[in-house]
Amino acid sequence: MLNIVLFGPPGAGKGTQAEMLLEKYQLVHLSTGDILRREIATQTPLGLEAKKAMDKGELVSDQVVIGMIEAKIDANSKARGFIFDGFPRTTAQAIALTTMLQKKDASISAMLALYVDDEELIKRLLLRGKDSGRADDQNRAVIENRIKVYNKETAPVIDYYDQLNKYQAIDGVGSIDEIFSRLCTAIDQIK
Ligand code: B4P
Repeated sequence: MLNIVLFGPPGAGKGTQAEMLLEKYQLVHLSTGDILRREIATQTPLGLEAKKAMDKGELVSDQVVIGMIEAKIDANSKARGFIFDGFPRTTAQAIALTTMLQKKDASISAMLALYVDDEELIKRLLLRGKDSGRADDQNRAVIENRIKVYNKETAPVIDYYDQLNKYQAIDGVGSIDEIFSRLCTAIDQIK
């Protein structure tokens, strides 16, 4: 199995690149952000709870997102592999993911971390906010809080994968095609 964690701050290009990678490598795309937004759109109890955190730029609870991902992995038992986009976002989520994959005799092949400076992140997200309708992309203070939460709660996940020798830094500034090519080069080396 080829299991990739696509990592980076909000607006780094995870969702954008995941869409292209899943086609090239025939992987199943698991985006916790997309799953949560679907829950919000259909107004499930989980979605209504998650919306409160997401609108403020905070993380949804580990328990909720870990349960969601486990259900999706189980539902795709024949997958050739997964692209985890926006998950894990805390070290507790990373440890839970290792356990889930171990049950399937699998593991993370690589954690590819996209690096983009804060001003570029804010610019991209405000631009998307103009037509995406996403509440968390429309307010500079909320975007800045998402970056702060990333630095405090999510960035330590890098150490977890670094200790497992799975971490690789990727320059996330440039054209979408240039970044895609950098990611493919990294993946082709680990296959
Ligand atoms: P996500 O949906 O994961 O959203 P994101 O971090 O904003 O990144 P996304 O993948 O959507 O954007 P991308 O970089 O592709 O999370 C949203 C919220 O959900 C979180 O704040 C949190 O509340 C909650 N959540 C999700 N997962 C969670 C978890 N595991 N635990 C707890 N809470 C969780 O793209 C951004 C924009 O940049 C796009 O408009 C794109 O077109 C543009 N762009 C991309 N590449 C570019 C490039 N090279 N140049 C210029 N623009 C580019």
